[in-house]
Formats: sequence, structure tokens, C-alpha cells
Amino acid sequence: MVRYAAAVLWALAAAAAATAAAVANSGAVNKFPDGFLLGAASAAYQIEGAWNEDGKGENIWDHMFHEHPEYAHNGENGDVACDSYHKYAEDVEALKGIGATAYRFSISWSRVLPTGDLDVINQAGIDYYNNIINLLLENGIEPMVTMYHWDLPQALQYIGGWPNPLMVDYFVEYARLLFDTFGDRVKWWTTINEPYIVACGYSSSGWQAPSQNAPGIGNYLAAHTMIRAHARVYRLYEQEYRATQNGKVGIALNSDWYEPAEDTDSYLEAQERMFQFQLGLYAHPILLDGDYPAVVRQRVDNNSAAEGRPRSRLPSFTEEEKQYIKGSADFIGINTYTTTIVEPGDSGGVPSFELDTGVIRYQNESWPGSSASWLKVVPWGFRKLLNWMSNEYPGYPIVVTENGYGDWGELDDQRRIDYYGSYLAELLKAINEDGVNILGYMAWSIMDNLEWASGYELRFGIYRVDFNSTDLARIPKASASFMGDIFRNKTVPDEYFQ
Ligand code: PNW
Repeated sequence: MVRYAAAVLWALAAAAAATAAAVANSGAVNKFPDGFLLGAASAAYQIEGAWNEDGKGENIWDHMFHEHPEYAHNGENGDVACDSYHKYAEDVEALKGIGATAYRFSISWSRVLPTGDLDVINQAGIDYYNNIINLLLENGIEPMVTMYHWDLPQALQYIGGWPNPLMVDYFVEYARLLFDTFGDRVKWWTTINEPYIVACGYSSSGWQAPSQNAPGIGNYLAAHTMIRAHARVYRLYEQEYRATQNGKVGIALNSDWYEPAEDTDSYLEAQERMFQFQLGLYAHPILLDGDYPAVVRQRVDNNSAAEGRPRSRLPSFTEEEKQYIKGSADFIGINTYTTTIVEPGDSGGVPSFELDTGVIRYQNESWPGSSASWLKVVPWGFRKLLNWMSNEYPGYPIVVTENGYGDWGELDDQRRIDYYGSYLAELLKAINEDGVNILGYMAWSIMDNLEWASGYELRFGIYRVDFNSTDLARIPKASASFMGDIFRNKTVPDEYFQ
């Protein structure tokens, strides 16, 4: 009954917002709002190469793939990748080719601070990012900088990495350097890319650096530090930089749309638990009340006690921490690609995040697939996720910081075209019909790149890179002209609105 009443209220609010949005956009559902950022994304380790050039320090991916080539497809790694360290001007040409008004890229912490700390500042690394930022701005492309896209300096992993609470201070000082150095020109910052996936590097081995196999423990400790680190960086910007630099600071979280297998209470509760464990673990403290979702707190505490532990595997925030964490974002970034079905049940060992959730996840094999086993094409789930977030975290604008499709690298990439067309149509319905406040959309990715442990086999690029060629040219796929038309006309073709 309570849920039903809430649903009715929400439908009414959505209808009112939709009316307002429809008026603001003169009813054109297929058009992007004025000023909407349309661009593409990348990440340092996946594109830069030059892993040890000009003073760059080793990071946890360099380290893991050099020590354990067997963890990556064909022993591939990011030593050369797209060679963007030398070819960034070609990346900007590619962005111009699709009419991008923004580029989301990440800064390699160990390229600017080889030891992770301020004892060594690598001027060559700073020059490199200055060159990219300046070239983007000369071409009317807004830089959107990710401070941390998974590539921790290995020197900081030697002292434990993210489960070590001291990482907060290291991250804050790194962020201060970035604000001081680039903040006059960079107005869009995200602190951490997908802390949920970063945390997996401390709960499993063999696919996510630093491959520390402490399930149900290391991932919560890492999450706890990352939330505090994010919030401290937000407060630093607020107190020392916002007045002069006037930018925005957010975080990029990731989630699928979780669709309950049945429309019954226990399944809807499983759906809610899954969202709270994945998105809510980060978004609830940061955007709502400074603390973990109640259902997460309760389940991890209970399981920890049942395992005979003297403390919960999920740490607690102090009252002071809750105060600075609460409300520490100007926007919420979301990386989302697909939909997953959920039902109540147990999976995973003792202890583990999976078992703590009490949720079983799987996908519908009849949904159209991709080269990535986890990526099924389910455009309607995108609109539902955007609505769920807007309802759960009211008042925070959303930026879609990643969305895209993996294939095998074909130039005639009709399936990527259809993915983007259908997902962008759902995005526009969320904006123009549902009244969800969305500020931008970054396609993943501008070009084929190192898909982490999947190597160069899975191709997410709008441009092709032939990794066996000597020039590593960026070659437009069919999707480049398709995206160019959408980005320039600010309109998605009618055929995708069925
Ligand atoms: C994102 N999953 O990661 C990353 O931010 C990118 O660096 C990456 O290249 C891109 O997605 C494409 O994979 C994810 O299995 C990878 O659910 C896999 C999953 C989620 C996020």
C-alpha cells in the first residue's frame, strides 16, 4: 500500500515535470535541450601508452599486466595502446569529426605524480595534459576531467592502496595539484570513475587491478576510503577554488538497470537491495544523508556478526564525516550500458558482496548481445534507470558519463549505430517526456582502446584503431558519421522513436 501510494505520487510528479519539460522544449521529444553536452569518453590507461616515458611512474595496471600477462587476453597491456601520449592531436581531430562539444578523459595520477605523492612533480606529464586541454578549448570542446580512472600509482598500492585510510590525504593533495594547474580551464571534474569496479580490485583476483583477493572485506574498506576521499576533494574545491574557478565537481558511478524477474514484493525488494548495494553504497552517503543505505548497513552488520566477527566488514562514518560527505556533489555521473534481471536468493561465498546483497543476477539470453558477455542491448532499461536515479536523488542533475557498444571492430558498425540511436531516443524520452534533469551524454568510446583484461579484442570505438598498424590511425567507422549528424543537429532520427 505504501509502495503503491509512493508510485502514484511519483507518477503525478513525473507527469507535472514532463509537462514543464515539454513546454520548455516546445514538445520536440527528439531534440536535445540547449547547452546539452554531447561528446565521447576515454581513460588514460586505455589510450595513452608511453607507460614509462618522460618520467611517468608505474601504476597498478602496468604492474599487474607486466607481472601477470596471463590475466589479460593474449597477454595484452597498455604499454602502447592508442599512443595518445603522442597522438592526442589526432584524438581531438576525431572528436571534431563527430561534432563533439565535450571530451571526457582521465588524468594518469602516476604521470603527474610518479610516486603518488608531491615529492616528485613530473612537468612533462603536466605539459601533456595542458596541451590536450588547450587544444580542446581552441576547438570549442569542453574538457571533462576524470581524476581517477582506476590507475593508482603502484607506490601507493605498496602501502595498501584504497583500503588504507591514508589514501584520502594522498588523493586530496593530488586533486589540489589538478585544481591549481588545470582548474583555470577545466570546469567539469569527476573524482573517481566507478568506485564499485575499483573496489572489485580488492575483492577478487585476475581481472581488476590490483587483484587483491579479499572478498567482502577489501571492497568495503576501499569503498569507505573512496567516499571520504571524494567528499574531501569536493569540500576542497568548494572552500578554495569554486569562487575563482566556478566549475562543477561530481563522481561517475556505474549501474545497470535492474529489472525484477517478477512483479512481487520479494522481487521488488531484491531490486531495491541491488540498487542500494551498488549505486546507493556511494550515492546515498554522497547525495543524501552522509551515511550508507539502511539496508546495506543492516545486512553487512548482520552477516558479519553471524560469521563470528567482532566488527562489521562495512566500516562506519563518524558524525563529522557524515556532515562533510552529505551533499558533496554538483552532479551525478552515471556509466551505464545494459540491463540485468534480479531475483531474491544467495550467490557468492562467505563472506562476499554478492552474498551480502541477497540478490541473484542474470540476463535474458534472448536480448541482442555484443562482443562483451555482460552487454545486452536493452534500451528501455536506460530510461528506467535515469528515472530511478532522478526519483531517488532529487535535485541532482545527471550526466551520462559513459554509454556505448562493443563489437569486433568492423567499420560498417550498424549494430553500434542502432545501439546509440535507440539508447539516445530513450535518453531524450527521459528528458523531454519524464522531466529528468540531464546535462550531458558521453559516448564510450571515441576510439577502440585497451578494454582492460579483455585486451584489444572488444572494440568500443566510434573510430577504429588497428593495433597492428605502425601509425595507429584513427579511422572513422560508420557510427562516426551517424553520431556526427546527431551531435550537430541536436536531434535523434525519428525511426528510433517507435
Ligand atoms: C566501464 N560490467 O567499465 C569503464 O569505465 C570503461 O573503462 C570500460 O572500458 C567500459 O565500461 C566498457 O567496458 C565497466 O561488467 C566494464 O558490468 C564492465 C562492467 C561495468 C563497467
